[in-house]
Amino acid sequence: VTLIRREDYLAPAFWIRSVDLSFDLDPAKTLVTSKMRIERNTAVAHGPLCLHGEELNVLRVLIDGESVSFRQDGDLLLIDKAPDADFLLEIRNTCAPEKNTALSGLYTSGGSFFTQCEAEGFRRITFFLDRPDVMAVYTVTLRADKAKYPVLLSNGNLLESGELDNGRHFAKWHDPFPKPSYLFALVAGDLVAREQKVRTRAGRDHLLQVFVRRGDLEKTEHAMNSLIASMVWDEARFNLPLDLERFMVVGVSDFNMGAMENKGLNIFNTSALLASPATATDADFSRIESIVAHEYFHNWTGNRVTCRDWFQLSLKEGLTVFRDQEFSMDMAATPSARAVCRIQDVRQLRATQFPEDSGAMAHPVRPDSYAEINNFYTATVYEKGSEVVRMYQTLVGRAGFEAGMKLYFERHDGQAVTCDDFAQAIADANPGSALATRLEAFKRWYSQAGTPRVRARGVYDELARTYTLTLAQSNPASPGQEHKLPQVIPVALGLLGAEGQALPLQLQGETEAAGLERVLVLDQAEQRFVFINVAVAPVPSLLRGFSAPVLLDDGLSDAELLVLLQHDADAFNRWEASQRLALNRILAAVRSGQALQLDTAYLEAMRAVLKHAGLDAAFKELALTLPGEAYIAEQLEVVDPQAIHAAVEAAQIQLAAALREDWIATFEANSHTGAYSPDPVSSGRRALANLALGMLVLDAKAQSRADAGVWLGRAYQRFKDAGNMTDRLGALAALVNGHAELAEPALAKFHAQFKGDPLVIDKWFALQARAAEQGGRVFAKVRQLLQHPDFSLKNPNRARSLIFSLCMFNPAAFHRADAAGYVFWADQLLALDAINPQVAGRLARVMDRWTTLAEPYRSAALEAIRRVATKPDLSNDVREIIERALA
Ligand code: DPP
Ligand code: ZN
Repeated sequence: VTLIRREDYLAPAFWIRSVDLSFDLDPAKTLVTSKMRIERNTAVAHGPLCLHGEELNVLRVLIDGESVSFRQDGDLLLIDKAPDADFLLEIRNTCAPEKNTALSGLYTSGGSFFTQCEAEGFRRITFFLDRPDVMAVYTVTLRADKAKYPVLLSNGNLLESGELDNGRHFAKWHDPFPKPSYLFALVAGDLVAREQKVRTRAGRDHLLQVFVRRGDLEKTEHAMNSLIASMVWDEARFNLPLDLERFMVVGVSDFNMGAMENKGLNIFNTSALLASPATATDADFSRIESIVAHEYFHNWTGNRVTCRDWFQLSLKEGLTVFRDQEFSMDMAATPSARAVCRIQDVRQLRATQFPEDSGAMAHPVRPDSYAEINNFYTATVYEKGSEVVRMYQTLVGRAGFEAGMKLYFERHDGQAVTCDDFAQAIADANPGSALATRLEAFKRWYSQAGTPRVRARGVYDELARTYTLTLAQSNPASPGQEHKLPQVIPVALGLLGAEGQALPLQLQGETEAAGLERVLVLDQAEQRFVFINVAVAPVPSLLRGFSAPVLLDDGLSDAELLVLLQHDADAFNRWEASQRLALNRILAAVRSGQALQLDTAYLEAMRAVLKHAGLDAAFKELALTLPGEAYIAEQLEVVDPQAIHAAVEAAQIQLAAALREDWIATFEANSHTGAYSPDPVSSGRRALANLALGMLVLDAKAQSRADAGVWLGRAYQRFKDAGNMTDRLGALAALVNGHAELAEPALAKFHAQFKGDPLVIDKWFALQARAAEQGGRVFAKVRQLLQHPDFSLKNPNRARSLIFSLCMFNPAAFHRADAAGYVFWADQLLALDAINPQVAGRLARVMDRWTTLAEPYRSAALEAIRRVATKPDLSNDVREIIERALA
């Protein structure tokens, strides 16, 4: 594959200032006419005008009305004799939307037209300088059959619409804001809209619309409410109002990503948009709220200020993830619900980004090179990028960060800029801050890949009443990065006495204590911090709220972790202590090869959490849930997925048995939440009830208890009678994960009940593919489901629900001693690559960490990867991932 390098960036030789597009929409052959006002970029040497275009059929090319000679070279169209003065370039071409299974560019789904242009889809619609630093004002005319496509949408404001001959009609749209081509969108189809008029704090009126297929209208209320809440929040927190008269959101069921922030016309995967209590879970409701917010927030962080080039992707994505995470926390309202949000975000980071950062695809938040940019919409760019933005806020404070954002928009509104520009704005708005004085070192977060490790050791001197904390950092080599420099790591901390009391924090050289919590800045390979006037030997609570995306080795004993679990004022670290206690035990069992045996101290601590009157249900559920198998694997040099699974399974069975009475009490206390509302308190109770039910079913099966039938029967009953999808799916999961005999009839009933709702059928596939493996039954079931009439590789959601669920989220079912999981992976990957390279590129990532696998998995994985590599016509997407895996 050919690599594109960040250091090779050159400004474009031409600017496109405005574009007038017209579409004659036809599924088989759509005619596109593009009229572009172009001028030379005088700052760049003369050269041909070189436009991108992929899978297009060019009909004519005119400059200022005269035909002009051009060449085509691969996916480029070159005009050697472009004028020096400004000119009008007119190109006419066709494309074939219904043949477009890659879902990039213009395509059809369910008989309607949709577009997806980020990152490089616009060039599959018409010829253009398809790069984010070329920003143009768009006017778009859509023409189509009126009966089939009554709704015609594009970015911005509607200028006019009307009838044409032959049953056709048209609509003309104008977007006043110059934008890069990746933000262009059009939609044409038989859709209906939920509408809402709103007036912002600034006193302007806007029309909000959510467009979906006819039957789905009642599932759009939550999305609309989320959109309004996002508007209110962005104005209140960052003073950023909506800038268009109209803001439209459209749902589509064939979509590569979650959603897309096209200017004024967001397009959403229906899975990230539609919700009703009967068909969506609490997790869906909360995901929809955060994705609606995310895309809305992009209007400022992404659209008004965009990226100069795709290496800067985290400029908009890291920042916008940070903003949607902050929004969700603010919506959660109570301190405890905020902590739950934070815990969930960190769990996600550890499950996806940490493995990425230590595998074949490890890359910095601002990558240095890529073959296919679609492969870099990653957990590193998004989630680690968000952690980097969070560290700015931690270093300059919340008000300082808001001042930095203000300066960022003052300087760069309407521009395409870089991560350096963002860093500079935050630093310049906070002169003398811990950030500004270390800016160059801080920016290593953008250039160095890998998860830094922080080692912390404290020594208490009873006589001197001092506590000396030594912090050391290191960052192992990543592909192409042998040696790394120290990073700037904010370490939020508190010190606790043995009874849990918070101790005042006074560093050597300070005249008085400064509160009970503070942020130390680690910016050297090793640093010592001496606390004075420390009355008793403290237990350190480090990295509170997960103040930096690092792996922390604090060497704390079980006794110290138990103090934190009981008393830490920081809810995140209380949860972290629960996870560490579990992790230590699971790792010890995996490392020693001995069967896991949970001790009384751990079990009693967990019982205390479960029975605690002052803790929220949501927190209890998170604390009682064992660490994920991917995160456990990250702690090991050699990974045996079956050994990890066996240890986790044993821990679960023992936790289920030892706490049985408490699980029963917990289930009884939380299993009735009344009329459905997705608020944090009732969703926390549902999550805890589902965990308890899962434990009780597992226990009934594992211990062959005399009254086993009681809990199996209750789970089935709850499944049948549930008043909402969260309860129903939770009970179904309990039966399926427990391999109960009632699982099959329940699955059949579920399918029959929801067969008309694709999003629910996705859940049906995913639940079975993610089920706890037992003797290869799950894998065998997945193979069978491939033949199910409802299965299709062409719909990304469906492919993800079955194939990705198994290969990515079910290590014990996937990593098999007989290599059948890897053969399955290679087969499905090759089939998918012929349909949709972007989605296939994601599936290829499953093998990122093959080198750490124990035998026989390692050799078998290598064989499967090599088999894929020998395929001559792989997409660029898959080729890049496979080559990196083999490098
Ligand atoms: N649509 C994707 C997102 O919002 C890419 N921009 O993150
Ligand atoms: Zn985004």
